[in-house]
Amino acid sequence: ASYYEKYHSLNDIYFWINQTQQDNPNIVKVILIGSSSEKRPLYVLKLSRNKGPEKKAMWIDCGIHAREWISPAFCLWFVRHSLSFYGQNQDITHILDNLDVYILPVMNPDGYEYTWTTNRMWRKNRSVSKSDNCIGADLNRNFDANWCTEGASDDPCSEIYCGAFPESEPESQSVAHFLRSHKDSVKLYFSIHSYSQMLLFPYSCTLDEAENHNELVSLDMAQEAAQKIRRYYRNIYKYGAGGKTIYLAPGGSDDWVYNLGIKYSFTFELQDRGRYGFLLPPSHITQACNEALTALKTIARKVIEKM
Ligand code: 0X9
Ligand code: ZN
Repeated sequence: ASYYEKYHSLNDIYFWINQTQQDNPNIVKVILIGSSSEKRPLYVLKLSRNKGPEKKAMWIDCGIHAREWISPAFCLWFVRHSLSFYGQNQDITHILDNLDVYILPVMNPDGYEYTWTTNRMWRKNRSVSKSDNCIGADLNRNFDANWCTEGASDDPCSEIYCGAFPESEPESQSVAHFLRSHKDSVKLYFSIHSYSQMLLFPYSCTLDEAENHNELVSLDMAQEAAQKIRRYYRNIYKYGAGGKTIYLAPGGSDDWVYNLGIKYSFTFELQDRGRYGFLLPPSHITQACNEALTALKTIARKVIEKM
């Protein structure tokens, strides 16, 4: 199996980030956007095909939840695909000709490291709250979108603990800060999770429909993406607004980004549907990543058309 068909430790991923930049100095920039609560760096890769005026951009983050190992694997997969197939594959060429791409391979490095060393099923970050002996907040409940209402918990021991206040966690704060300062250029947002095979869009923090709901579901976007996965990979993905498709879950990055004005905002839940769950074997990485790549490309193409 190649490097990209395996899971990698956090140190390996840091090494890979550095190596990828050094091997592709004209295309790849590494941006330090902040650090985790245990002071690990949060690096974003910026892929930019040509200089000249700033282009519009797309953002992809992976590894919000520590145990969802297929997610960082997808971010690495996407970067490899972009660097290897630009000029050969039509879809990725079209994307990189029209958009700069920001990729955050591991939003929750402390939690990810912890799943490698201590507890494979850890979800949250590793921040220490003052009052309690429980550790960690759920970074996908810590953004400022109906923060800590139904679907999140104010109990620090809960798996869906929302944190002390919106953006209380350095990881979510760093991402929010970066996106706030790039909100005019970033047109398209993806957050990669597992598992359950779903293509979700706002809202998850309320059952209300997003203002462009019909555009997001339509044949153009989520629906077409799911159909392509079905056609090419014979695998079923559900799609829809998060709140109605899975559950109410406030404080998520996708809803916050949407309210910031980035109207094409998606959360992908990759393979599988529960057989292996978070423990998806490495032999499934190729198909899981190709499915997500197909969906991402389908949606990106539509957004570029509308720009
Ligand atoms: O609950 C979540 O944060 C995500 N599911 S997961 O099993 N990966 O934890 C779904 C996120 C959907 N979007 C929002 N809740 N905003
Ligand atoms: Zn998740």
